[in-house]
Amino acid sequence: MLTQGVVVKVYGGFYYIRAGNAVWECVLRGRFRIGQQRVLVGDNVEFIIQNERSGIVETVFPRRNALLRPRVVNVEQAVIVLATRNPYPNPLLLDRFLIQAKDAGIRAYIVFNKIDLGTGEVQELAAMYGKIGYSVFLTSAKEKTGTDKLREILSNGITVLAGPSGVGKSSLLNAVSPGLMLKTGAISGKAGTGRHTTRHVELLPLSEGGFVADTPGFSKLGLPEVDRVELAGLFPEFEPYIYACQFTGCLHMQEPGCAVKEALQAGEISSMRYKNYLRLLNEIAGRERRYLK
Ligand SMILES: Nc1nc2c(ncn2[C@@H]2O[C@H](COP(=O)(O)OP(=O)(O)OP(=O)(O)O)[C@@H](O)[C@H]2O)c(=O)[nH]1
Ligand SMILES: [Zn+2]
Repeated sequence: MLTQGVVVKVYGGFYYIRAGNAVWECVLRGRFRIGQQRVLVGDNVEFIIQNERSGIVETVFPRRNALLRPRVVNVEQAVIVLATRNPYPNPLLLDRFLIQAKDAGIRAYIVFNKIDLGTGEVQELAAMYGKIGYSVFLTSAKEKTGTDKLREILSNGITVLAGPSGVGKSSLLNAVSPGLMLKTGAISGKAGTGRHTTRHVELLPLSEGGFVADTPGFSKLGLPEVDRVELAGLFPEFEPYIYACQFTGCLHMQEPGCAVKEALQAGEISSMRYKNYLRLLNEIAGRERRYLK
């Protein structure tokens, strides 16, 4: 009999497949090993149950998307977590995560956690990101405020959770799904025993349904493989202007007749986001120069 399931871990030549409340250690039917198709975490598959522990993968269903870092497919959404303080939010890092999600075609949500420590500076950031179309949530994992909404979002499909160390990602997951019992605490206290000592991605099932990819998330220094001209398209609030620029291939720096710069001067585009755009543009330019050498 064929059973449908989701690949939650790939390790040591085995594919761990969850169906309902159980996980089977599976191998692939021979033909998968010959062809190009690799089976990845997040794949929806059909498998034959051999006994209560093991099975054989028979079918891999088509994927809707694929992330490279972390290596997860069929991602429903990315949730990017920052803290109001301890550590203070880093908007450049946030923008890096947001453009990686946008490039992969994955919807991104922004969470500012630790609002019990105050919301001062974060209010303005939250309003700005809200205005350009992102859904922003203010939470306190400690006081369990705002976590119901998060639970609702996470219950839907596979979520990649990203964000710097110490912002409260594990604490939020524990608040959303207490059964997970993830380790939290001071960064040093977790060293060596933390969740992220391994490079293997694993999907954690949440009590209300849905999976979270337990991984360091998008690379903190990562940039999508786009060229300089494409970068502006990953900033959704730039999008309405980029086609109005005088020059095709405008990089929105010093070119005459640049509609993006005009929108910036008119206050339609946040100067912080524009500054981050220039920083990332510079990085991409550096990468392109390296390729040419
Ligand atoms: N005041 C306050 N502290 C929090 C909150 N959420 C988490 N913390 C604390 O922040 C610290 C880091 O929390 P973690 O959940 O381990 O953070 P993390 O993002 O999973 O960290 P990494 O595993 O290193 O990526 C811990 O000491 C938590 O108790 C919150 O809402 N309010
Ligand atoms: Zn321009």
